[in-house]
Amino acid sequence: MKTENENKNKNEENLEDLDLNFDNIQINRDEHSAEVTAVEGDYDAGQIQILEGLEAVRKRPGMYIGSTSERGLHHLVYEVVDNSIDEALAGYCNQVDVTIHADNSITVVDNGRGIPVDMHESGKPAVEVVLTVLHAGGKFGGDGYKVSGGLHGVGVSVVNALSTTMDVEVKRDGKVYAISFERGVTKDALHEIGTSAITGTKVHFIPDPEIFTDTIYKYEILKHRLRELAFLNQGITISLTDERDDQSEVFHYDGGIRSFVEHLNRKKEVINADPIYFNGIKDTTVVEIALQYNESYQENIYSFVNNINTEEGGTHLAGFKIALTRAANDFARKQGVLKSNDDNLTGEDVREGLTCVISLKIRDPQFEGQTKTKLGNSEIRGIVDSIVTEGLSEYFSENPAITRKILDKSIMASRAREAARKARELTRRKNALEISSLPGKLADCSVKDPDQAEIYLVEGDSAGGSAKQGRDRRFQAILPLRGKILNVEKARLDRIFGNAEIRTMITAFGNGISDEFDLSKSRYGKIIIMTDADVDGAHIRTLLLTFFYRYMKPLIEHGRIFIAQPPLYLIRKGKQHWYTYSDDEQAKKLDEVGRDNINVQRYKGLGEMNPEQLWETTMNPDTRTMLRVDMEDAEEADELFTVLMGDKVEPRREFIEQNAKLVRNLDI
Ligand code: 0RA
Repeated sequence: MKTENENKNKNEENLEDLDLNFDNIQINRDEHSAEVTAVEGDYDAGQIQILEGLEAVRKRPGMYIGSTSERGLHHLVYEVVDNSIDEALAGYCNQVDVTIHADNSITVVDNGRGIPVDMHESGKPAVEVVLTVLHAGGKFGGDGYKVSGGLHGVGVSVVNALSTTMDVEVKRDGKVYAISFERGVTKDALHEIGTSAITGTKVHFIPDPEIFTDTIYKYEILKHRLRELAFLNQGITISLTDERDDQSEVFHYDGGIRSFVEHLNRKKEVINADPIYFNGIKDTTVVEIALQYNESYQENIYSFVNNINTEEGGTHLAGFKIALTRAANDFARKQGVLKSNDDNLTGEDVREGLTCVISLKIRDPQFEGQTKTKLGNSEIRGIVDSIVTEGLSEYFSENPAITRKILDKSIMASRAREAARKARELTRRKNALEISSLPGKLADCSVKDPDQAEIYLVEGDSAGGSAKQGRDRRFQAILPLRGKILNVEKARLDRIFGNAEIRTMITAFGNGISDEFDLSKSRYGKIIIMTDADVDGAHIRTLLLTFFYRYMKPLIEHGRIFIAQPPLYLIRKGKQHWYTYSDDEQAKKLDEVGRDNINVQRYKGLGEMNPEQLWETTMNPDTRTMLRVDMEDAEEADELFTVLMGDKVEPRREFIEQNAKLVRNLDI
């Protein structure tokens, strides 16, 4: 940014050149170069600098706001709001109102001090400088805690440059001032339009369709960030109004980040009803932490520095983690929850089920990392460590009962971790031992070529018996599954590996699981789920699919999982018989066959079919129909599984009823 400093000096030397003549200035629009040619007469270096700056922004908008798609479009709003939040951080603003207008333009109103309007040394009102010069905002604002200095933190002038129109009103010193711009160029110089007893700033802008691929604002996206800002800045009121469909919400949280963790845990069963909260100030660094454990096994830590989400973590997060692990172990030893020869709890153990928000306000944040969201300031690690250590040990000693619950959970996590390690080793060893270690219940096939071999997972022992007798033992293996398998979404690894049916499947398939999954080790090319055509059958099928999805995803990705389609009805008439596979098909067939002298059998389960019938209807490759489980969009599927296999019962029921959505018809 060398050029910027040079230009600043030029700017100062040309204080007298207030008379601007745009016609005299040519901007070289070629690549990067911002060469300027003065054509006769006076020109104002400050003005040139502004145009150069705006040109650069319009030429390479991505460099300033990250992207010109949806993200960048919404970023414009954040850039303006961040300035209002900075006013709030400085103690002068507690209300920000954001409106999406019918034409997808945006208005942001705040009750801060108002952008200064006094004459700047360049001869222009400060507000015009703030809105037309890159990074000018800081020059006027002093050095408080700034959101607007962070991440992109490019300043409102960038929003101005990327808007077809920007209109700004400032209430300050008892007056109301207005100024307006087109694509960053001043159109109406600052002028008074009235009087006002209050202060504040109103910014209206229309994103430039020449710049943005998409100029439609999404309410939900703005809502997410504005609500987050309201959580992070206790007491501030932020409203969002959408004039396109008349929706409006107000975000205001007296609880601050305590409310934030409650919000994050709103669908979870919590362990400590009131979030643990503490804060501290060291020199100019303000640290706030809220945490609340829930019954899940997930760890959810969000860290922010000056309201910027530090997704890559950094020294503040490291300080927190070290202190939490140490404080938990210290207290567990002191209380005798951990005995002298017990191992220490690991960081992962003590963070199981933890939802936490860490929020820091820092004078001079250093952002590092791939996405510049990793806090680098080394002094922060120790500051956060000591604040957390003090805060937690105080909480632990004042709330021994809740602390005991948290520690019990951590200890369970450590036991589960140990058990999972042992179980993992066990399944690994079993794989290595080949046929001799194959589970006893498995009736294996004789071919060893996985391209030919298939395995039927059959619900129940009696259907398993029929399948064993009815199969073609050359290439069809049968594995009867007893009862319901575990819901893996809700279980820790140790229980998953501890489950006999799951261990059996892992051993039989030969692939291993998770990170160690190896498709080339498949013992069967097709894995066929054969369950009853009722709700229980669908449930078992769902549980199996969840397990495969979570731990053997490549099987689904490579189309190796199938669902057998047993018939629902058998119609007999004289020596003839027909099987039908749905109620529709059954009705059709009965029109066709005629209802006289017929005998109809409805199959309630696979067990009602004899081995020959099972072969003929469901297992014979020449006559059977199967559905291939096909996850075209793994991400969508992941979401589906998370929602549906999670704690809520109702959506799960719906899923089971509509299970066919996951599978696509395939005739084999
Ligand atoms: C520069 C300096 C000061 C405030 C602002 C800019 C400011 C910018 C925006 C943008 C939207 N709302 C805003 N509010 C304030 C400091 C003002 C002072 O020292 O009085």
